[in-house]
Amino acid sequence: MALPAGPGPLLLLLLWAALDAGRCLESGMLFPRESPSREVKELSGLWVFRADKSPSRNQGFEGAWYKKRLAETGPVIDMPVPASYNDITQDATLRDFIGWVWYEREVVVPSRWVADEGTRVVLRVGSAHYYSVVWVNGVKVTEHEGGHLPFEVEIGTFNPQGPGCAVQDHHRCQQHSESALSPSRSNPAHDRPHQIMRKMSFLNRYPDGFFVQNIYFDFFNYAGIHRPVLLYTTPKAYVDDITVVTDFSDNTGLVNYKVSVQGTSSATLKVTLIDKDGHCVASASEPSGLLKVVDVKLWWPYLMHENPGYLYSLEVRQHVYIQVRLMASVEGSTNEDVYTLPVGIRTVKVTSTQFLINNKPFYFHGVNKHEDSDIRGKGLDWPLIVKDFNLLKWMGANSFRTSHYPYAEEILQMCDRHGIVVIDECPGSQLQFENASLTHHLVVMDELVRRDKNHPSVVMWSVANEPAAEMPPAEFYFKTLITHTKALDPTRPVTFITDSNYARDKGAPYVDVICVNSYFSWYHDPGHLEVIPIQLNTQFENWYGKYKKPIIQSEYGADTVPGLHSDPPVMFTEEYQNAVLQSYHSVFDQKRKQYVIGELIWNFADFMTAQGTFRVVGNKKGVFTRQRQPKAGAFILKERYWRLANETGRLPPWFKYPCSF
Ligand code: BDP
Repeated sequence: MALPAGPGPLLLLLLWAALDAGRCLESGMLFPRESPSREVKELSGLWVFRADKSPSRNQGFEGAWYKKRLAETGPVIDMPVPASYNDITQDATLRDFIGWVWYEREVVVPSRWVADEGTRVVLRVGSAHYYSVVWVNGVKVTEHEGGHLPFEVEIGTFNPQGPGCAVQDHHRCQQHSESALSPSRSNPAHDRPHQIMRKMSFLNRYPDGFFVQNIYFDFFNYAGIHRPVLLYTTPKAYVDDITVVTDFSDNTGLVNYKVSVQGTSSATLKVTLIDKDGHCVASASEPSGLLKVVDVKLWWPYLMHENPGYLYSLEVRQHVYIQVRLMASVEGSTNEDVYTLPVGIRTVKVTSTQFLINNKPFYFHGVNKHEDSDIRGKGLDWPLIVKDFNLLKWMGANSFRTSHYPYAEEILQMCDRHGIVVIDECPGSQLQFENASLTHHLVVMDELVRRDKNHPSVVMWSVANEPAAEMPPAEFYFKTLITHTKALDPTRPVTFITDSNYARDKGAPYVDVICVNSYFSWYHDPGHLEVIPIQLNTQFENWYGKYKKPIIQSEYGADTVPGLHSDPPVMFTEEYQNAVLQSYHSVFDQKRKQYVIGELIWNFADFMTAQGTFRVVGNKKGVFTRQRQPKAGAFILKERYWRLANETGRLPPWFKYPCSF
């Protein structure tokens, strides 16, 4: 690659070196898209389902259920995909089930996919929580550990019987541990949902075989196939991965790209950048290079520009000339693969007091969310996604953090198009930072960066939420994890979310932005609203004073039962939530002129948790209910966020007042 002039492209050269060096995953994870050379078949809908409720939870493996139709092994039920299985039936034992569940789906595969030797057929699972094993026609094709991120496998060669191939997806939702008789937090892998405690029935306290799962995070551990399962095709020689890094200089946009191809060593490429009107604005024919865009339209966040979320399309066409020997003659044909990637051109930088997007100060006024709703749990649901985006835009939110795990790619695509800025969080909430989990944590970061590196909306990586950092390896763990993430992607800042001075001191030296959660007048000094100004001010001064890095208030809030009122305010009433928000806001207003660069309410909406004495049918810190109706706090935020947006002075007049969405 020729060395282009200017600082941006030089940075990129380093990125690719770093990508090559730092990356352990062998293939790309491009989102499956239809194109003239690719077909997609979605397997959403009703699947056949059976939970293995045997005492050992192992009957399915022992009886080789994958060798027959699931209905032949015992009683089965209908199960929608995508959805968590927990809230679909009236059965409390399925809601709280720990162990293996089996999903099965019979698929009619188009005969041309089977007949055409030049076609690859790939099975892709958007997310299945927590551990998955997949068989096709009784043959095991892959396994994957961890929810929230996709995995895929080429299945063409496992399809000898042609059309009518049966796909069984069998996944276990949680780690089953035979030996865990006593509590211990030595989880062998990152995000492995903790440990099963088998409780003895001595003293007549527990029934025979009783066991529970201990989790340390504050959301219901929904399980099942949470995101779409797809079959898609590519030619045998195909575009496997694309990496883009963007920059601009004056009016010229710079798109550094790298394409990797599999299945051939002799492909010719045509790379074309196309604007929204369908005009080609730049092109190239090398596997990596720099595209220059005259009069560039930058990607801007929502409320920072009258035309936010501008996306170009990067079309990659790959041709291979194939020779086929037919009896005495030799014939040739062209194999073409086409993949189109949406590209937003923007930059992100951090100074000691500011977060800059396209060199302009960006203040995060947004929310923390969960993938969570009635009945479908964590299952991807388009009506819910669109409703949530309408609510975000209604309240003037310009950003959210994917607390506490990566959200569906479909959601990030909405963020790209609407200009909603994202802090992308790795699964890993309330983890014990021990060496035992580090290896898997690094792999999960690899998977996350591989999946989300090209989204313009993703402006920062969060490697963990509120890790327990008391153990000696914590500092080594932080350093390794953050250094690894920066090597994977030197173009985005990295943070972790903390609520303790101890964890901050172990991790803050390595991060670009400090993110702090605090619940003054709630978990600390409950009921005493008057402590908020002094405690919040002290928090900010101490943390900035020590590290001189910009700070985001990454969580604050109060549980609020909708319709509960009290004046003067009492905890759990709508008035109390309002008062907490307003007290925090007055401190933010002083500090945002200095080094506070954002505020993210906990939480956008009420969400389900495990049952416990601290939770009344879930966590109620939402400013919307779980059904997405506003509490009084939503109107406080709406007033504030629109005021903050209008202060930037960059909005056109018609944006000055909240529009209806
Ligand atoms: C924070 C956690 C979040 C919890 C929240 C709360 O990061 O997961 O839901 O507390 O207790 O510390 O509401």
